[in-house]
Amino acid sequence: MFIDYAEVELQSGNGGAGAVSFRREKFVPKGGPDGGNGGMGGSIIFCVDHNLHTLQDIKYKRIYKAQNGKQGSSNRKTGKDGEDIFITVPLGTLIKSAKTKDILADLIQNEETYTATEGGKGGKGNVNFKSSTNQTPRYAQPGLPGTKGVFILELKVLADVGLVGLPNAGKSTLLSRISAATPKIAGYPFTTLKPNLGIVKYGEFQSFVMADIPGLIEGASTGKGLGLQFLRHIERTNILLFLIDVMEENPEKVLNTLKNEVYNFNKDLKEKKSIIVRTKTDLIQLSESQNLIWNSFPEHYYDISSVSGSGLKILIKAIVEIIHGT
Ligand SMILES: Nc1nc2c(ncn2[C@@H]2O[C@H](COP(=O)(O)OP(=O)(O)OP(=O)(O)O)[C@@H](O)[C@H]2O)c(=O)[nH]1
Ligand SMILES: [Mg+2]
Repeated sequence: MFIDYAEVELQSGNGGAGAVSFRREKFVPKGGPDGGNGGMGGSIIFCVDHNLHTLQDIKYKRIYKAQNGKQGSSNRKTGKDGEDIFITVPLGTLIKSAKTKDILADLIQNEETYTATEGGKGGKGNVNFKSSTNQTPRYAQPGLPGTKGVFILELKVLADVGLVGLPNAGKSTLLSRISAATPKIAGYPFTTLKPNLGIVKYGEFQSFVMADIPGLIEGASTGKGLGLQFLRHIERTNILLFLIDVMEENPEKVLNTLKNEVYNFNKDLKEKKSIIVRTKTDLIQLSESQNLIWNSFPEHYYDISSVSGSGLKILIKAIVEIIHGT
């Protein structure tokens, strides 16, 4: 399941109270103050783990409460801090305040953290309040309370590569062929209803993430079909792949439609690198007239067949070269 939204309630720990205490030693009738400080309450911290790809684990645990700090004690001993809670989230998680809907953090680097609710500070023990006028302070500070809040987590898929194409162009089939993802595939439009992610492995240990989104149709950027709500998933990919079915009667028009919809949605996407891919080339023998149409196609494209496997390695190589900037 692809979960891209979760809401959590967080409560950080209270600070521990400072201690009021006096030294007791043999032959020292009036020892000075020695009450230590309270410990700090535990904080709740979001932390990116690039191995995660959904907010699923978080969905099932809605309330998190961090430990309180312990009280200070005699002998200037500071109380133990409450333990922090780290909530791991996938790359590309946006953290918003549920109340104001303001974006508080946009976590886009592995191991990046955001402290959502900080633990309360511990109170100072009476050892801190000794002065020339007050040798025996009989008070200490209480700890400060922790904070509470409701947060919305939103995952904008951080895929390296986004697949863009009309319904039926062969997007899901390509993803299933070059990654372990198992998206639904069928010969009718709008088979894909939600984005699918797949990890494409290459070389010995390297990989990139590919996002398959529902097909776009003309008007998608203004809300037609299914495309619009998912276009945001490709907003942050490095590369867009425009997939065009080899059997299209007017592939140039199809490319223009796809580009229009994507760039209408967000004009900054124009700056992204893109690759044009002609799909289903195993069907090409069926129609020679199709070749004539493609001869006048204005841009360079890669040929693939997800059925025969031809062209897939070359396409992956081209993608990797762009990712590594070579
Ligand atoms: N012959 C042939 N058929 C293909 C190839 N790739 C996909 N198909 C077929 O084309 C149809 C559509 O494939 P999908 O991968 O579901 O297309 P899609 O672009 O994901 O479609 P939506 O999810 O509706 O946007 C299916 O019947 C596939 O079997 C190919 O390389 N060769
Ligand atoms: Mg699909």
